[in-house]
Amino acid sequence: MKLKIGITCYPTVGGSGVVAAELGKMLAKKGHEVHFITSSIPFRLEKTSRNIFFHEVEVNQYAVFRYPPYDLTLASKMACVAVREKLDLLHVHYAVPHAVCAFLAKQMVGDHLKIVTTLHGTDITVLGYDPALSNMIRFGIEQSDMVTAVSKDLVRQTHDLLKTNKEIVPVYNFVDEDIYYKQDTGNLKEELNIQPDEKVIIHISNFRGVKRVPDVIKVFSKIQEQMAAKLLLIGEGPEFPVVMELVQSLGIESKVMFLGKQDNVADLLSISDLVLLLSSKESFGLILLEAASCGVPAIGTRAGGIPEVIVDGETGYLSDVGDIDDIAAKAIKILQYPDLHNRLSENAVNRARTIFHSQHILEQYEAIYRKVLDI
Ligand code: GMT
Repeated sequence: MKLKIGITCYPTVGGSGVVAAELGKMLAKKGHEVHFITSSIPFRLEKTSRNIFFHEVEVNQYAVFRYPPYDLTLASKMACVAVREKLDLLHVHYAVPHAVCAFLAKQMVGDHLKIVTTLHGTDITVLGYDPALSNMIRFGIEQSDMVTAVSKDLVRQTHDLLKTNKEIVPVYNFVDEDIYYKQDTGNLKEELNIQPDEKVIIHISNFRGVKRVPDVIKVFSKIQEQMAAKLLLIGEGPEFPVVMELVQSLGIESKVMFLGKQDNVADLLSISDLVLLLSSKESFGLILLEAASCGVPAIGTRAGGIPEVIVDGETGYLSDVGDIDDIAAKAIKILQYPDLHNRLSENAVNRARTIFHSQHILEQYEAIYRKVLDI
């Protein structure tokens, strides 16, 4: 049965925005009608199909308001779109404020409008610790008809932290296999001034403190003492100045390339030999799956959902947060032994194409929609 689905996410926020947009595109491809209700067009929604609609949440600034009322405007827009377009359900990404807004919309529209909430991590692992917000997050979760989380670890953390008995179903993230595969990148390496014998290590993040980008630099500094190598840093964020300074103080400026925000990371991953994600908190780590899908082995930390994405010794390696020596030793091993590299790379692609296959994940979401709608 074809459904009418409203999707709300933070359109510009990293992985969660990407996953919400990709899910919308896949649902539309399967014939469902998808209505994005967001503050701007989600940044991966460029390939629109005729089943995808976009409803912009425009927040007016009135002199009486000290802060623009985004949450109320969103709730009102959700209710308005739900009635006009006869939506079956709202699938919201992030409990706060989106699940709470969806609850308000449901109160306005009626109980037939169902709410599916997907937790991505930051709302739990960061905001969940804020006593001013935790009751509100729990409320948003408990008022949802069904709740999913992007890893088993996030399910566990949500239960532990918010002390809720609400059933939360783990549904892993996925990538578009037509974009994320090992591409023929022509002379991209040459264009980036990377020598044929240089190993390429890549890190992609929003440079927040939890991503521990200085650890990436410290690890790379040890790698480049042993072999010719370049580090590609993709993204921008608050830790950027600290990272720049560290690179300078270690004297490795000529080997570290700051490429800023990039839309197309599949080609950069395709020239990479190793991806590093050394976060202290990470509910999933979408970049690890994007890398795996392109055949890039990974080293990640034993934090949050990372051990569900990297299988230690099979698709890459796991290390404890901050254990620079261990991470560097494992990285050097992967980069030095081509047989090991090939094995990890093949396993990574296989895992990305099975457990995390987009069609498999899409079916899980569709089953959840049917369950809440009782069809
Ligand atoms: O990591 C961030 O700062 C961005 C955030 C987001 O909303 O995209 O990422 C969270 O959701 C991603 C998609 O589900 C996950 O891959 C990230 O692991 C998660 N980030 C954290 O848990 C810190």
